[in-house]
Amino acid sequence: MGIPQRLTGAQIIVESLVRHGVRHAAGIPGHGCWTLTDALLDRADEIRTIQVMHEQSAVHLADGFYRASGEPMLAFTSIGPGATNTVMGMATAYVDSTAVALFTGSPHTTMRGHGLLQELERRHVADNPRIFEPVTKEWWQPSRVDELPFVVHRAWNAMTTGRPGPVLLDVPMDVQAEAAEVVLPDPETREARGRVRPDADAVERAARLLAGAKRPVIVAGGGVISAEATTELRALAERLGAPVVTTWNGKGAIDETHRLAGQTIGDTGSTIGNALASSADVLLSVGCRFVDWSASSWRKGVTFAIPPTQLIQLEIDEREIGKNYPVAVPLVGDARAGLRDLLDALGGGNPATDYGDEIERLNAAWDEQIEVKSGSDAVPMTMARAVRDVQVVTRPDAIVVTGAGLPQGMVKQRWVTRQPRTHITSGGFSSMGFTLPAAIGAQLARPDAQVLAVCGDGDFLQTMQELAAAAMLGTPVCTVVLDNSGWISIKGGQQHHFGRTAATDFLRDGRLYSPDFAAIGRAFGVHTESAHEPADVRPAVERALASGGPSLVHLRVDRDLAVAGPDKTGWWDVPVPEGRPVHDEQLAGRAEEQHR
Ligand SMILES: Cc1ncc(C[n+]2csc(CCOP(=O)(O)OP(=O)(O)O)c2C)c(N)n1
Repeated sequence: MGIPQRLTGAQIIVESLVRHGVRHAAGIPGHGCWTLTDALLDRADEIRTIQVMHEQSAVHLADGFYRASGEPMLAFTSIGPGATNTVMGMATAYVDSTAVALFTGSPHTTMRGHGLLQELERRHVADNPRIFEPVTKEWWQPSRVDELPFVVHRAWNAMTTGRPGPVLLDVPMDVQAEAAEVVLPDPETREARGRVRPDADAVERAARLLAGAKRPVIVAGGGVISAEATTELRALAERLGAPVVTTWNGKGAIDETHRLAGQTIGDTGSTIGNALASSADVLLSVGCRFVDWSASSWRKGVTFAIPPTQLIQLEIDEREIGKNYPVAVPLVGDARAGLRDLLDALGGGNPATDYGDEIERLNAAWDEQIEVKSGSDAVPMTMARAVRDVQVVTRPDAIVVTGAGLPQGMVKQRWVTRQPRTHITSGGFSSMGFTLPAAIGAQLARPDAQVLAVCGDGDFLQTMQELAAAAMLGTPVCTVVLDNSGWISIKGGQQHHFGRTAATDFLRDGRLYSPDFAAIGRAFGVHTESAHEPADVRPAVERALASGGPSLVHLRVDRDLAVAGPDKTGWWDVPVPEGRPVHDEQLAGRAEEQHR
């Protein structure tokens, strides 16, 4: 047993965070969390308090920190508007299964329901947390200060075990301020150590199926990366001679220059990924959900054909098993433990596959295809060329962060990811505004890494105020704004599906409009570069990275829909009214979808 201490509620939280190894807390103070920020001041040697300019960014920052390091940190807000500002950040973290601890201030327990400043109370007293119900793994609203040691270790357990997810601590102001004699638990005695192993019989069956497969393919999702299972994944791929294809969040599960890398899958995936995954005889999926975007809206034969492909699904969350495709062998368990078990069950031996040089040929054809846009010297430059040239001057372990729109798909399709946790994207929620704050979080987690926030003008304009956070922190994040004067991914979809476009160009007096991004960078006091021709991109990014501080590189890119975005390689089903160009094609494709 530890020694009893007299601590306020906020001190209990802060001391517990220190014990859990938390080193950063990001947010905006207000009267709803005064006691917390005051308690953080006493432990400033252990936990650095970081100011952001919008609470959504605090959560994205913590999310980016977790994705880059596997370690959670704290996001905090005051009561009311500060708290509700975080909902989208929490949704992003929840959909992508990342661990974020959010603290929000809540009305005094003695005044709940009386209409306190910034209280939501017309349907239920102190009702803020119910807004968060669909976007948190678990939430607490303690009523007594002596509950808090328990609440914090429960929150840590919920957030980091099994399928990770964000948690909410909504702490009444009086509970933060009151003191009690408490014993803080040693986290070691409360954390769920160890990894869940799949059923041994199922592992044997899966291994037999894989050993006899002629065209095995491994689909790696974000679960491979969060479970730190990339070494085992590569070993299994090599043992089987099986190519590895990746989802959005799975990018980084295998070095994309490895001979067995089958690249990305889905609508803006690669031709190689879709060709391999759709022609597999046995598919092993690891930590992936088979969402529409990576499964081409489940249209048979585009990304997957299950059946006849037999699916072995290794997944920590049993709820995901069999959700989108029938399963030949379910493996409920941790990705690393499950892959190790499969390796053991397979034993030594050589691959029995008959791929020959097929993977090499598919890769070569894909390289040739993407070269058309990525190698273009045209001015205005293609976004593909810009992304390639940004990467050329970065180190192989540089972290790239994306949020939404064409840059997100372009980076998925064309950035060559070499290591886990170096491709960070809001894959499941595709959140505009994620990129810059998440990149600041990633940079805090990996101070020595080059971190590039690659965003569209629309994405950047949602959270560009965080250049102030980067400037104050001195984090050397390099923000690359790919400026095409509009929400051009949406425009492209409108043109394709509807034959005309609406409300997607940025116009002023009928002429294309972009704010002066270089002036914005300078106004925030960060190193700023502008480049509008392909030849100028590399030197601009080099100078920005060499500046040693936060920087902004403004790149003007082509908005012609024929070349603006990533190549369409799969299928995506969005409802289109009768009479529109692709209506009949949509109906025909829909008839082949398998989501029942
Ligand atoms: C918060 C949010 N609002 C709306 C959307 C829908 N949406 C997806 S991409 C996109 C446009 C992105 O524009 P930009 O960042 O400029 O990139 P572009 O596609 O123009 O290159 C929009 C509006 C979204 N994903 N997130």
